[in-house]
Amino acid sequence: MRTACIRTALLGTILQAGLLAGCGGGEPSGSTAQPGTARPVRTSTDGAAGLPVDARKVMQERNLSPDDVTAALRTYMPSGRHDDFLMFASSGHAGQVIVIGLPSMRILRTIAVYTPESWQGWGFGAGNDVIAAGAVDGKVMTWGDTHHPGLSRTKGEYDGQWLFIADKAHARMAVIDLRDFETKQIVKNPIAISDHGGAFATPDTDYIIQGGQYGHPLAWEYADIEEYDTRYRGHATFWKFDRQRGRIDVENSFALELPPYWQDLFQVGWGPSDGWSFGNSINTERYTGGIEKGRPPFESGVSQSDTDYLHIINWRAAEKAFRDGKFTRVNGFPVLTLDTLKKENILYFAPEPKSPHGVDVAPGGDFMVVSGKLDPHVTVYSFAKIQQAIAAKNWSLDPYGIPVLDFDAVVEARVELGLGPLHTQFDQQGYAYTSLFLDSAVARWTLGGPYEKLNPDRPWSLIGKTPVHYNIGHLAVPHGDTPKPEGRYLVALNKWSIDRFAPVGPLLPQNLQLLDIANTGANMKLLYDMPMGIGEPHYAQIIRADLLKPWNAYPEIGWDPHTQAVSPHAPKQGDEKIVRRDERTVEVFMTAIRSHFKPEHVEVLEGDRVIWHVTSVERALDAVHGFMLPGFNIMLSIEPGEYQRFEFTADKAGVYPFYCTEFCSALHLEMMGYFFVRPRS
Ligand code: CUK
Ligand code: CUA
Repeated sequence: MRTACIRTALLGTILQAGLLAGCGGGEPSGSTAQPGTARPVRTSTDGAAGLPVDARKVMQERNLSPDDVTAALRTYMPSGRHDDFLMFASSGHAGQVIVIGLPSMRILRTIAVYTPESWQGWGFGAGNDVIAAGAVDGKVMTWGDTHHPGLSRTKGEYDGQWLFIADKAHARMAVIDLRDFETKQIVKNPIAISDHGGAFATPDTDYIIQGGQYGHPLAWEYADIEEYDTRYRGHATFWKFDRQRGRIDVENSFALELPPYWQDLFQVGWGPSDGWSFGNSINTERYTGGIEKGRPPFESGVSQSDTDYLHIINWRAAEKAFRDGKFTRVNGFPVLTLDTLKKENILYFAPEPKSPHGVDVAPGGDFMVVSGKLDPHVTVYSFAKIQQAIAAKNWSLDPYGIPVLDFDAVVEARVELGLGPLHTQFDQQGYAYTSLFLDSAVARWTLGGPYEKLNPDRPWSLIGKTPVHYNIGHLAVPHGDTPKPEGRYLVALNKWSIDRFAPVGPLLPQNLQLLDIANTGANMKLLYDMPMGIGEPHYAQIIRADLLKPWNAYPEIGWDPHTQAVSPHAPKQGDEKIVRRDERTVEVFMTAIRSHFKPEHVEVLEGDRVIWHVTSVERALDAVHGFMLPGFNIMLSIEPGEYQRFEFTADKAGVYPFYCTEFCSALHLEMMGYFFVRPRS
C-alpha cells in the first residue's frame, strides 16, 4: 500500500489524489492536500513528472533527485503536526538523554541526568540532591557516560511510564519519570567502579539489569593485577524497581558475582525465555594488558581466543536465591557468589565467536542474536536448544566451574552479513537488522524457524545492505527490542559524520540517519541525515508517541516534582514572606507568576544561610519561568505549578539583581528583583 503510495506520487497524481498526507506521516489524511493547487501533469524523463511546477523548479535549482523528493516528503512535518514516534537516545559522555521525533528527526528536548544542565535548572539549586545521591564514595560526580536507555515494560512491551539510563563511567543507574521527563533518582552501585550493559528492564519492570564491564576487585578494594583471576570480578546487578514509589528499591536489589570476563551488554527474555537474561562478554582470555612492559596491548590480548561466552542467567532462580537469603554482602550490597550460582543453577555459558558485541532477543523471545565484531557472521542461539542442553547437561566447565554449553547444541543458525557486526533490531515481518561497523552499513536479513512463514524463500539469509555514513554503532527500530516491533523506520546511530555536514571544528558531530524499512525491498531507503551535536548517542529506544502521557503543567499548584505530590512547604499566593529563623538562618517564601516574583526585595545579612522556596502559581501551559541568582550558581526552571527549594550561604555582601530567565511575557524583562546581602558590621 505504501509502495503504491509513493509510486503514485511520482507518477503524477500526488496532489490531485490527496495522497500526500496519507503517505507522509502515516496519519489519516489531513488538510495538507489542496485540490485547488494541483498543476497540469507533464511527463518527463527525470522522474519528477506530476510534481507541481514550483516543486519541479526547486528540484532543478537544488539539484534534487526524485528519491530526494520522496525522502523529503516522508520526513517533512507540516507546521503543527506531531511526530508518530519518539526516540530516547543516550548522549554518551554528555550524560543526558535526547528526545527526538520521528520521522522528522527534530530534537524535541534533552533530559538532564548525570550532568548539570542550566536550561532545565538541573544541578544549579534544584536536582542537586539527586545528583549528590549518586556520589561515588562521598565524591559528587557531575557528569556521566550514558549508553543504553531502557523504557519500562509491561508484558515485555514499552508502557511509556519510566525511562532508565545507566552511567558507564561510574556504575550508576538513573530513573526518569515520563510524566514530567525529569530525573528522579540516581543510585550508585556499591560493588562496582564502572560498568556498561545497563539499562534493560525485565518484562514487567521488576528489575533493571546493569552489567559490569572491565573486571576489577569488587567493593573498590585494592588487588594487584597479578591476582586478576582470583580477585578481579565482573557482575550483573538486578535493581529492583518499585513502580508505586517510582524509585529503585536498593534494599531489594542484588548482584551476581561473575568471572572477570568483561561482561558487555545484557538483554532480557520474554515469552518462552521470560525469567532469563542474556549477556555477552569480550575477555574470557582474562588478559591483563601491560603494553609498557612489552606485552601485547589489550586490543590484541583480549582477542586471542576464538570464542568468548554468552552469559545465560536464570534471573528468577537468582531472585529466589536472594529471597532465600543465599547471598553474602559486599560493601553492604547482597551478592550471589559464583558458588551459589553453581549450586542454584543460575548461570550458564555458551561459546560466542570472536569478540562479541551485543546480544538481542528476537520478537518471539525464542532466539538470541550475537554479533562477533571480528566475525562476519551473526550467531543465532535457540532458547529451546539452550534448555535442552541444560537438561542434558551437555556442557564442559570453565575455570570457575560454570557450565559451558556445547556450541553446536545451542546454535540455530549463523548468517554471514559482513564486516564488524555489532547490534541487531527486529521488525514485525521476520527481518532482522544488524549494524556493520567496519562496512559502515546496515544489513537486512531474514529470520527462520517460526518466522519462516513470513519470508518462506530464504530463511536465515542476508537480503541486502544499505551503506550508512559512517561507522555505525547501534541501530534502533520503533519497539525493535520488544515482542511487537513497529518496523517503519530504522535509525542508524553512526559514530562520526566525516563529510556529511558543514565543518564545525575538529570535534565531529555524530550522524543519525533515518532509513525507511517499510516501503522498500532489499535496499532500505535513506531518508534523512541528522547531525547530532549533543554528545555521542550509543543506543536509543523508539516508542509510539501515543503511548506517552506527559503532563503539560504540574497537576496542582505547589507540586514538588521530586515527591510527585503537593509540598507542605510550597509558598502560597498571599503568604509570601521572609522569615529569620535564627542568628544565621533566613527562609524565603516566594511565588512567581507572569510577570513578577513576590517578594521583589529580599534582604539577608552577610554569612546567612538562606533557604529559599519558590512556587510557580501559574496554571497556563505556556508560562514557564526561570529563576537565576547571580554569584551563587543558582538557576532554576519553574514550570507551571512547580515548587522548588534551594539553599546557599550568602557569603559576600552586595546587591544581586535576580531575574526570570524564560522570555515569559511582554514584560518578562521586568520580572526581576534585588537580593541584598548587607554587611554584618
Ligand atoms: S555500546 Cu556503544 S556502540 Cu555501550 Cu551499546 Cu555498542
Ligand atoms: Cu517569567 Cu520571564
